[in-house]
Amino acid sequence: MNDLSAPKPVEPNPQYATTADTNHPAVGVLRQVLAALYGSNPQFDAWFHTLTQHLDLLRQARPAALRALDAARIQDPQWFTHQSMIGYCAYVDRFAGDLRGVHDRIAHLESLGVRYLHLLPFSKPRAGENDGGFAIADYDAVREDLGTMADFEALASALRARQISVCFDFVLNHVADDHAWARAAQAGDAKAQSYFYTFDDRTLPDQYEKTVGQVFPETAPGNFTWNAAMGKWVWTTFYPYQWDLNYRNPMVFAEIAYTLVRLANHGVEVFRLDSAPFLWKELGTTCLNLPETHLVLQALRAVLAWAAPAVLVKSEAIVPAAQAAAYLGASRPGEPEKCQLAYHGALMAASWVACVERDTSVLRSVIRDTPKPPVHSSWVTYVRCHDDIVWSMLRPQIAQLGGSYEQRMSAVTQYLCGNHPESFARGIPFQTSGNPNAVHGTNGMAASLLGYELPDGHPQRAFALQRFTLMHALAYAFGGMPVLYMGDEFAQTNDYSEAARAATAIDGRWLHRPRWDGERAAQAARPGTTAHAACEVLRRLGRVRAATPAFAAHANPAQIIDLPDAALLVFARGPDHVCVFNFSDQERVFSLSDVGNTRGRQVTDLWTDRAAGSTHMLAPWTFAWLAYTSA
Ligand code: OTU
Repeated sequence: MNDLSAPKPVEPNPQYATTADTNHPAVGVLRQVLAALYGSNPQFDAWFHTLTQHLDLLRQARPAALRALDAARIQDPQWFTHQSMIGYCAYVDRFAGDLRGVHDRIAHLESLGVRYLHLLPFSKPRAGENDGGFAIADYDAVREDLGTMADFEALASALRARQISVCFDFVLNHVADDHAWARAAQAGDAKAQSYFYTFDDRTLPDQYEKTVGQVFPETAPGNFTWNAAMGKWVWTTFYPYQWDLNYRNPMVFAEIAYTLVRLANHGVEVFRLDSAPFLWKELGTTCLNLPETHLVLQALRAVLAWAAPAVLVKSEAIVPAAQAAAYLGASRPGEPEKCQLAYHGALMAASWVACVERDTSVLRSVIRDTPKPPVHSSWVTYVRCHDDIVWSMLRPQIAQLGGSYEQRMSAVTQYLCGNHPESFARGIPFQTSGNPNAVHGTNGMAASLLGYELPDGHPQRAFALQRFTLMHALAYAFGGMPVLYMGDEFAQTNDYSEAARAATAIDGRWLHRPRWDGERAAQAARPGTTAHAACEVLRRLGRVRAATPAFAAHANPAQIIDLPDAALLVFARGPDHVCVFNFSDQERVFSLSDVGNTRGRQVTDLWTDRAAGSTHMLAPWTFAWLAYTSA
């Protein structure tokens, strides 16, 4: 059994005994952070020496074009917070067939103003079930049918030439059970076993289970899996074939750090750090967001700051706003930096609640609880992604507002799943084991959740485009980099194909992972079609945003303005910009002087490009981006 209280001994590797340039300040930071994690190990100094020697070799191997990028980014560390930054997220195969196919989609991305492309995992996955690529068999190989590392390098540089930064999904919490480390562990290699959390019997697992939650309670209950080959239990937070890495072992940290820099040298500009909150485990805790998890991220950030300084890290922490913010930058001056980017999942989830309830109180509370991102960092905002909408992120808000989380959220999720006579949504519950009152996650494409599946003539069908626009307008104006989800630009609905039906029987999230719909994409060029309307909305949102410096991620964070009308969400972005969103089926009128200073100023709605009078009317499910300028 692993000794969980002490780090494993380390083995310096004499192969890398060269002299490294270790005077860089980031190396000092790295040492400080790693000493906090592993310093009690008597071999720490030797281990750290080997680590930096090896990293230095990788640093020296960095291609010239990427070194040039490093230099440019060091000059402009705020580049990704610019109001023109818009992201797009896609599966390589579903979007474009393979890595080479992505080249043919660049013009489409440009037409949406996209400057950041998050490709879901395309590394060589486990054979068989692989959680949509999130079970990695080999970090250094590309899934065979998608191409090769050379194809990725060519794509990354073609994208860079068009000012699109590629984001690589780095699955660092776990590897697949057929990754070389897990295979060696199963063959009885004790060193390989120490890369994982293994247990001879249920004593410790049972104790951990008392405080650790469940991500897939229905399809992968529990957090431990019996492995007969090893004769041990192994920690598996997600599916049984995804083995959690043991970051208490400094060798694991070193391997992951090397992998990170190797991948960076292929042209990755941003790493999405998948499942970041789960990296460290401690008995008696939820094993989420632990201080040591943050130390691991600070160390990885320092590794990149030294070896590949152009490269950003983005935390995938689907946790409440306050906890998600802790992954950004440095919380205190002088503290080592964490990620430059973090998902604002709570904002996304709360915007769905507002849609259902026609009440923005949860959304307002999330925004109030959102700390200002530290300098040189930014939120990622979004409407939908490849995962379910995770509701637990809103627990603190519902608690603050009073009332039962289960009751309120079960009403919301029932509505989103069409179990309400007036519901416009066609989602499907995730991981609730058929219990209609259980609250976990909700699946569905944005379009299906917003009313696009309703028959023509249904009163709510007429509002689908407005709701689609409203939800995206919030993600575009809040303050962060908005990331679009492939298919949403064409208002693609749920995938009801035979193949999807089979896949959703195993994992419901395949409902909203459709293939690029060529027919819809062609329609998008024809005015009057659904796809064209959605695409045009996103293009225009992007253009207006890009022309409005107040909407940059680093500019004035959204400040809630409380109007008594619960259906209205109002926030200011600095002294001259106010965003108003009408989350209701009725038109709403408000006075401009109630939301901003109108004295001697003219007000224009940047979205409609019309001057506003002293009162402003918002049609159902519409919004205004108001700019106050001196008359
Ligand atoms: C991430 O997600 C990925 O985005 C999922 O696609 C993977 O299945 C998972 O990791 C394992 O690699 O908890 O904070 O509720 O939101 O699994 C990390 C479903 C996660 C996802 C959840 C998630």
